[in-house]
Amino acid sequence: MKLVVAIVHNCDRNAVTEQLVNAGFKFTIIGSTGGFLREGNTTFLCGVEPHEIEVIMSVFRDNCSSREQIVTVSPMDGAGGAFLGAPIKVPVGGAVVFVLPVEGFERF
Ligand code: 2BA
Repeated sequence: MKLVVAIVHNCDRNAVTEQLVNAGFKFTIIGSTGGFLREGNTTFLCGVEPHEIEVIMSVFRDNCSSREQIVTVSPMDGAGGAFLGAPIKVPVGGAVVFVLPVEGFERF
């Protein structure tokens, strides 16, 4: 078994949820916060069989779009005073997906 950990933009949360349910996946949704933008995003935890990896990847690929967000950097962010107050564009997502090996799985 593999554990898929996927961080997605909140805008894509409902579409991803619907598609995962339709495809028969079992999963947990966690409200999370991006460390850089410090805005809410959504983390999906999905236990899947290895042969299901490509299907679940296609759900994230097809339903999570990349966006650009404007962020104003302050010296407290550690980016240097030269950019004080200067808005910069950062690309966000579509989805950031990790696939982890699972040593054990039980349901009691
Ligand atoms: P945030 O940490 O809020 O990051 C939002 C976007 O800001 C990132 O998009 C990236 O384009 C940019 N960014 C992040 N850290 C940066 C830095 N130190 N300097 C300059 N730009 C930076 P994504 O890469 O698509 O990431 C979207 C969200 O996925 C992240 O939100 C974070 O919650 C999560 N994430 C991304 N990479 C991760 C990783 N290696 N480990 C854990 N979570 C990760």
